[in-house]
Amino acid sequence: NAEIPPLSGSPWSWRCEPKGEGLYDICVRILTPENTATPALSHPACRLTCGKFGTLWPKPKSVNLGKQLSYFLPHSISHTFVASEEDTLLLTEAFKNFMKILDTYDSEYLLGKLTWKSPEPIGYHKVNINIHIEGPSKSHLGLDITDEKYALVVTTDLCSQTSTANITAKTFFGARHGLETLAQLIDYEEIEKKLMIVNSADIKDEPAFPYRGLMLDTSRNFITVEAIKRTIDTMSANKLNTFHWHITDSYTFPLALKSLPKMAYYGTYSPRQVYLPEDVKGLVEYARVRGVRVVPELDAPAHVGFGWQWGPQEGLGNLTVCVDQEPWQEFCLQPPCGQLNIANQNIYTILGKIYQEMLDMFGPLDLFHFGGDEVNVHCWNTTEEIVTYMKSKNLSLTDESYYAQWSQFQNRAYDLLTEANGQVKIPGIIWTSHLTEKGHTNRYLNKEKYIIQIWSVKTDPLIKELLDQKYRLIFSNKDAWYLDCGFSAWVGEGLNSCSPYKGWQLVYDNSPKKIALNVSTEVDFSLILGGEAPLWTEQADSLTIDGRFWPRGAALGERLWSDPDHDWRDAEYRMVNHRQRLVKRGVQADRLQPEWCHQNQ
Ligand code: CP6
Repeated sequence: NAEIPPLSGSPWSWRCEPKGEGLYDICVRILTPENTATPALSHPACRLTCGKFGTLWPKPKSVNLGKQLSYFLPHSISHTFVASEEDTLLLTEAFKNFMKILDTYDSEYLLGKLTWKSPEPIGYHKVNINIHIEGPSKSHLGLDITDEKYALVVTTDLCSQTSTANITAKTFFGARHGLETLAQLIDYEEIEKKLMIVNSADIKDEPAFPYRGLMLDTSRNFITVEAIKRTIDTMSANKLNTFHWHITDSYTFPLALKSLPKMAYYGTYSPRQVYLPEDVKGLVEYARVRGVRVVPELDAPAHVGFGWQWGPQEGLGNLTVCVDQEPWQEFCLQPPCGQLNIANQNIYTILGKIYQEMLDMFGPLDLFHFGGDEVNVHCWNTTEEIVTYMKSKNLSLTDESYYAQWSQFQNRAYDLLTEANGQVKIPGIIWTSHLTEKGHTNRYLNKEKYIIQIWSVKTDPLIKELLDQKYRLIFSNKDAWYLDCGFSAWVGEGLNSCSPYKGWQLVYDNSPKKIALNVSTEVDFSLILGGEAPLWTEQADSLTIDGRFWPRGAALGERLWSDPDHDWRDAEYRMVNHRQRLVKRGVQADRLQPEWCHQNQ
């Protein structure tokens, strides 16, 4: 059991007990002299070392934690890096972020920095952090090639009063995860204002899935660069590694393009609600040093509208059709909708330019999202120009005939991206749609080119079909992982997609592996790349995304990193404490329970 120091100058003391055969010990705050238990958070010593996992989140693959702790001051941390030149630069940034986390615990240490000089004051330890990257430098994430594994060993020499943390990894990305885990072996004792680190730990850790994402829609409502950065910070705290940026949709096109300035001119809510190339480049680099890849989406051929209005005045004809037209209910699932005009070949020249600029801003990319969702063939089939075009090519006006056109659109889009990428092929991601329905997928989508992101419910038989046909998959089941409160579903589903609200428990228990095993007995698990929780922003903006994403995104993080066999109940204690950790780091994460419960679970 942890030795709990008495809390001087306070009427409180602590009683810590192991909770029987249970998973964790519990500390109760005692009010003397009445000895009345009152509501309180767990003592920080307990937060760090109680139970097998302390409050580590996501849960590492293998953990051995000692029960002893040491006090230390942030300015007596020293560090060494053994890594390539490029990895050393990345580590330097990651280490700065690690130190910033300690800052958030204690503003008084800054005072300490000025008054305490070496040697450390009695009772405080020196801390050494050594990071060793053993593999060849790999400075960008890639689906098959990036090794995110790490080992973290903490030891303490009581004679020299020194604690040492050694992190070893094959890549920067693994090492960065190790640093994040180390940050969670440090906590702050609020009353005596002391930072503490565990004296011993032996951790070996690696992710269950290579693709662990959040998606943010910046078209329904504009999201500030600052709010996106905050999201990426919190992703990295949860070992999520993919930020899927649904940048454009029918509503706005908030991306400034040098070669096509009219897209943003017509396509933003206001001149300030736009991402400049510098903003994008800055975000991509910000994400990289936090172990996160950015996957941009240009949704097409549906979900386009505002931003594309300038075709006629430039003599290029109508680029889109059905935008903001009545009855939009028939055309698509929400206003203003809109689809690209497949009768107009100029759309391909424009797409090529957009892809080129996106690659310049976001690249190098290892994945690109083509959207491809919710095309309604009735929109095309009720547009005179398109009907005439189909007839001129001797094409029938059946749904299948339009699906074939749509599939050709996807192939051309893929080729345009490849061309813009100097003929280097990267996998495209595409949402499930009519093209991925039974009997369609093999005909319409090449499995080498496309990874399929499933957003249908977890019982959808489609999941088995796609697995049987050997498509690579990303799971985003809307009945568990859609984090939005969107009215997009009013028309399509007769339901608001956040009613009933999806709690972190539902997010946690949604297991891609179990879903696959439920629909199929012989599953090739390597096809399941991972999962992603989308946040559509009809009813969210920069002020509210924190509460939508967190702590539910943390539940997703543990599902995809650790893929535990147990359900949310075994994670609740750590989750409640992890939520507090996120709040301390400045995240407006949603509250999970009354404070009273902290000592009673
Ligand atoms: N926007 C885009 C949306 C949705 C999709 N694509 C959506 C559909 C149904 C629900 C929620 C969101 N708003 N571009 C589907 C992938 Cl319930």
